[in-house]
Amino acid sequence: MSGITIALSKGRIFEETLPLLAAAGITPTDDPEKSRKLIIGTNRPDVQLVIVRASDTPTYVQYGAADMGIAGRDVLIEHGGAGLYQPLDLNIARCRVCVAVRKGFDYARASQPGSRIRVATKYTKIAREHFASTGVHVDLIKLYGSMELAPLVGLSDAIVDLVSTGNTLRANNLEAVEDITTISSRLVVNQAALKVKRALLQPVIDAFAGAVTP
Ligand code: PRT
Ligand code: MG
Repeated sequence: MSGITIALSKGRIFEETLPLLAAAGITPTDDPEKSRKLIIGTNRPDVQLVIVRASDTPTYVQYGAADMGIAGRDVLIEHGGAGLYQPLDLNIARCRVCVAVRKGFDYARASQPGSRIRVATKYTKIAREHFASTGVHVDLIKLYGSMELAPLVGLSDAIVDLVSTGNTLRANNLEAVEDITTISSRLVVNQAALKVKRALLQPVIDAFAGAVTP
């Protein structure tokens, strides 16, 4: 495409990106929650949106299938960031990455340096680096969702997961026992596209920068 392609996931990132797109003069012509279309047009003939899984956004941008995209820092850490220029923290879709356990589980005892615990998570890189830094030996169990279930059925002692309101933990009799890092979403741009299509991309980057709420 001679115009630009922006990769977004539906749900919170799409919704929180709408005001930023508006600031760049971009209005989508379909709602991804209602439409089954994966390629969505906009009011601008030179701008299209592609709807991808949140964890796939960096991959589409890395390979240039999308020129830019918006992805959580959680996803970017796990991806590694190769080939991506990350000019802006957009301060949207904020949350934190936590260690959580069943209420009443003696985490202080289980996490003493040198001890060994079983941790279920989608965020294996974040978890591995965290427990390496605290000196806890960890058996990581990779999951793709619903991490909250794992400690309840004895799959793991702990989980590493995103928490925003804490309602999901509370509803499942779990509690956060350690904060690992805070997360927000970032604009990612394909490095080659930025050179070739700078005339189209830079104004969008600048408009997003001007619309970020601190
Ligand atoms: O849903 P899907 O499996 O397709 O992918 P995803 O869950 O990675 O995508 P999506 O769209 O749900 O999240 C996209 C991005 O939003 C994530 O990569 C984060 O950067 C960011 N974000 C912000 C969150 C949350 N807040 C959040 N609370 N992503 C997920 N959650 C989940 C969390 O995993 C937990 O299950 O919501 C639940 C907890 O929420 P509270 O409010 O009950 O604490
Ligand atoms: Mg989700």
